[in-house]
Amino acid sequence: MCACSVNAASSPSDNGAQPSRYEPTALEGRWQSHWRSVGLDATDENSSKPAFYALSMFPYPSGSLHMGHVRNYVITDVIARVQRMRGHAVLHPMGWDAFGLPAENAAIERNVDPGDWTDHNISQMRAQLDKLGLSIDWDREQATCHGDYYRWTQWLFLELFDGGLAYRKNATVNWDPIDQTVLANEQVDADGRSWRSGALVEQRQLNQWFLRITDYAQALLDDLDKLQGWPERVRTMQANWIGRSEGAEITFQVKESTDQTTTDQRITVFTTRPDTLAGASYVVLAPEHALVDGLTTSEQADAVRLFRQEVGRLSAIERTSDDRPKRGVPIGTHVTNPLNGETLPIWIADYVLAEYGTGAVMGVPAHDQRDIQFARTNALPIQQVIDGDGAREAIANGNAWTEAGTLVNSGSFDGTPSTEAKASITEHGESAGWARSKVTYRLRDWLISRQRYWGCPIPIVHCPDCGAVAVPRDQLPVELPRGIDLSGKGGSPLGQKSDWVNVPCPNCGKPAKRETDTMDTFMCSSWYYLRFADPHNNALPFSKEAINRWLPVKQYVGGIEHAILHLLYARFFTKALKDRGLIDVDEPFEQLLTQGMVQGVTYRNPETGKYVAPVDVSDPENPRDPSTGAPLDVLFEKMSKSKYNGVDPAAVIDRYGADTARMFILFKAPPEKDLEWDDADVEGQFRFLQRLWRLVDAASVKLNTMDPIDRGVNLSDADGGVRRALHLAIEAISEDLNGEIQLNTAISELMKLSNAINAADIHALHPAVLQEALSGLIRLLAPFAPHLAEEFWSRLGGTGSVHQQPWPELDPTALVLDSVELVIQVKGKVRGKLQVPANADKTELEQLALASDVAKKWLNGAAPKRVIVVPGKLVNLVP
Ligand code: ANZ
Ligand code: ZN
Repeated sequence: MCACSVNAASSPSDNGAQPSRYEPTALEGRWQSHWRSVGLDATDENSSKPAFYALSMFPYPSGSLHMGHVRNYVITDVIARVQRMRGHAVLHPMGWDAFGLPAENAAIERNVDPGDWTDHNISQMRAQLDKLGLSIDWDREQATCHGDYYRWTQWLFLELFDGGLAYRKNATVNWDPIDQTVLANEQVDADGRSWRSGALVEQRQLNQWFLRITDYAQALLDDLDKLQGWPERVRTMQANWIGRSEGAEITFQVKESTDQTTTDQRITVFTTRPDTLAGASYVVLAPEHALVDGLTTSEQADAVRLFRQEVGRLSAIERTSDDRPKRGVPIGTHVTNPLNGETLPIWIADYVLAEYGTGAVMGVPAHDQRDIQFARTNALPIQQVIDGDGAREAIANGNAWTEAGTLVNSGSFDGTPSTEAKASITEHGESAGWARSKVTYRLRDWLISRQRYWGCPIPIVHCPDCGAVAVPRDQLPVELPRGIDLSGKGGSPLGQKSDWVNVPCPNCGKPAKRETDTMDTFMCSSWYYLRFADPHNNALPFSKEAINRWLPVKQYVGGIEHAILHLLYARFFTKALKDRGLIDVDEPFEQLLTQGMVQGVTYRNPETGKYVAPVDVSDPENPRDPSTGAPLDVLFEKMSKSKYNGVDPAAVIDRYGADTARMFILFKAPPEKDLEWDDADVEGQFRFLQRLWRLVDAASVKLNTMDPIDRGVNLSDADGGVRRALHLAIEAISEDLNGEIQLNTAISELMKLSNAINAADIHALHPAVLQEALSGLIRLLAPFAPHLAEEFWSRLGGTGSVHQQPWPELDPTALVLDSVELVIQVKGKVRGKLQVPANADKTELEQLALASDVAKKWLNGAAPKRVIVVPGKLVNLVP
C-alpha cells in the first residue's frame, strides 16, 4: 500500500466534538489503528527520495518487552521519523533473533515445542511494541527460526563454504561433561564451571565448524578508520580484539635427539621483542603443542603427563590471568639460542596458549613480567639485555624492565637502541635463516558449531567417500525436524533422528549422514540487516539492487554489549559477501549509537549483599531492612527482577500513554548515557503534554488555511518574540538531530517553545504568526510524541498526516532581535527589500546586501564598482 494516499479527512478523531481532556490511551489506540489501516509506515520503495535506513538491533523474543528495549526502539523511531520529514525514503524494519538456548531450556522445563514457544513470544512482544507507536514497516518482519529465513542463512553458509571460508577442524573447546555439549566461552563462568550444570568445564579436542574471520583481520582493522560515525570506544574495543602484533618468528634448533625423535628438530617462537633475544633463558611450549610428545625425555614423561591434565582443567582466561602464579615443568631437552649459541632448557607452562602465535615463546625474564615471575619461581637465570634509567634496580627487585633502551650483553648489537635492534636482529636472523618478520593477530577463527537443537542446521552431508558435501541449494532449507527429545544426553539432539540423519550423499549417492551440529545464533544475526532490504525475495537472500538502494544502514542503534561480537561478525559477513560478489558495500553500519542502560533504584543491605523489594521499604528517605533493621544502600542499577527494580513498560503506557513514556525516556538522559528511572519525571513529562493539550485546545486557528507571513505587515513585539522562539527551536532541534544525536536537549527546546507561546496572549497574536508557531511546534513534536502530534494536527485541520509533513524550515530573519527593512537598489533603482538587524553597521549592511538574492540576480556574480550605504534605510549597488 502506498503511504501517500493517507487522507486526514477520514481520520478517526474528526468527529466535531472537542473533548478538553487529554486521554492518551484511547487517543493512541485510535491513531495506531488508523496508521495501520492506511499503511502509513510502509517503506517508500519507488520514489526518487534519498534512502535512509534506520535500524535497531533486533531482540531475542523472550516474551516480554523490557525498558532497555523500549529505549532502544524509541531512539531509532525518532530518528526514522525525523528523516522521513526531512525528505528521505526511510527503511525502518523489525525482526526476531529467534534461535538460541533460552527457547530450548524453556522447552525442556515446560515440555513445550521450542518453535511454538518462540512464536507465542513473538506475537506477545509484537503486540507490546505496537503500543509504543513505532513507525515500523511490519511487512518486512523476519524471524531467524522460520524456514523462509534460515533457508538463506544456510545458503550463505554454503557461499562461505564454497569460498573456503567455512571449514571443519579439530580444536580445543569448552566441554561440559554433564550436559555433554560444547559451550561458548560466554557460558563458562569465572571459576571454570558451566552456567547450566555447574560442572567443571573440560578442554576437549573436537571436530568443529569454523569461519575464517582471521582472513579479514587486517581489513576489519583498517576499515575501522571508515567508521567515523561509530563511538570511539567501540572502535578501540574492536581494534584490541583483533589485536595486531608486529614482531618476528625466531627458530631455535633442538640440541638432543630423544627416544621418539632422531631427526633434526626446531622450535619456532613468535615474539614482539626480537631485540631481547640475547636475554632468553628458556623456551616454553604450550602444553598442547604438537612437539611436546617428541621432545619429552623419559625421565620427565610422568611430570609432563600430570601437568597437562591439570592444565586441561583451566580456561584460557585463567591460564593467562595476571594474578595466578605461572606454573610449568621442564621436558628434559634443550635448544640453542641462534644469536649467541647459549643452551636453553625447554619447558611447558600454563601461560603459553596453543592458539596464539606459534604456541611457543622464548622466555626473557629481565624484560617481560610474566617471564620474570616464572623465572623466579623456577630458579631460571635472569639476564638483562636492555639498559635504561633504573633498569638494573627494577630487575633486581623482581620487576621486568619493559621500556625501550640500549642493548647490553648482546654481542655485536651492544649499544644499539632497542627500537632499532628489533629490525636489525630480525634482518640478521633472516639472512642467517633463523628469523622472519611476522604480523600476528589475537583474533581467532569463529567457532560456529553448537551441539544444540534450537539453531539453524548446518547444510552439510558427511560422506565416507566424498567428505563434507554441501546440500544442493535447491534442497534448502535443511529443515529442523520437530518432535525431538531434548532431555536426552549424548551429543547433538539432532543425532537421535536417524531418519533425518541418514541420507544419500548428494555427490555419489552412497549412504551418508547429515551434520548434526547447529549454527551459533550469531550467524543468523550477521546478515539480517541485508534481508530487510529485500524481505520477500524467493530466489536469493537479497538482490544487489535492493542492497545498493538501502545499505549501508545509516543509523544503527543498540547495546554496547555487542561492541565486539555481533558488530564484528556482521562486518566480517559484509566483507566476505562483497568478495563473493553478492553485494557492493564493504561496511554494514555507517553510524552507530550505543544507548545507555535503563537503571532503577535498588535497596541493598551492604552486609548481606541482599536486595530488598521497594514495597518493603517503609521510609524511602532513610531505608532499613525490614527483617534486620539494618540501614540499606540506595543505588541505581540496571533493571532486573532479582534486584526488584524493574519497571514494566506496559504499566507505564497504561497509566500515562506511550507518548509520555517516549518523552520521559528521551528527555531523562542523553541517548548514550545511563538513564535513572524516576516516576516524578515521568509525571513531569505527562504534565508537559497536558499543557500542550490546553494550548492547542485554546487556539482557534486552522492550519489548512496557513496564511503566509507578509513581510509588509508590521508585527507586534509579541509576534516577533513568538516567531523568534519558534525559529530558535527549529534551529536548535535540527542541530540536535545532526551528527551527535541529542534527543534530550531537543525536548528541552520544545518545552522552551511551548513556554514562549504560552507566555504570549495567543488571541492577540497575528493569526499568521500563531498558525506558523503551532504548525511548527506540532511538526517538531511529531517524532517524539507521534500520537499527540497527529491528534493536534488533525484537530487544527492540517492536511494529511503530520508524519508526512516536511520538517519545519528555519527563517533566519526571524531570529533577529529587532529588525528593520532595508531597501536594495541597483544603480538607484529599487530591486528588492531585506529584513536586517536594526543595529547593523555600514559594513554589515553592505555584506548583507551583497549576499542577497537581488545582488545575485542583478550583478551576475561580479563585484559592484561602488556601494552606497544609508544606514537603516538603503544600500545602492552600482555595477
Ligand atoms: C619474548 C619477549 C620478550 C616477549 C619481552 C615480550 C617481551 P602480544 O603483544 O600480545 O602479541 N607470546 C607469544 N606467543 C604466545 C603464546 N602463544 N602464549 C602466551 N604468550 C605468547 O604479545 C606477544 C608476546 O607474548 C611475545 O613476545 C611473547 O613474549 C608472548 F621482553 O617474546 B614475547
Ligand atoms: Zn559421496
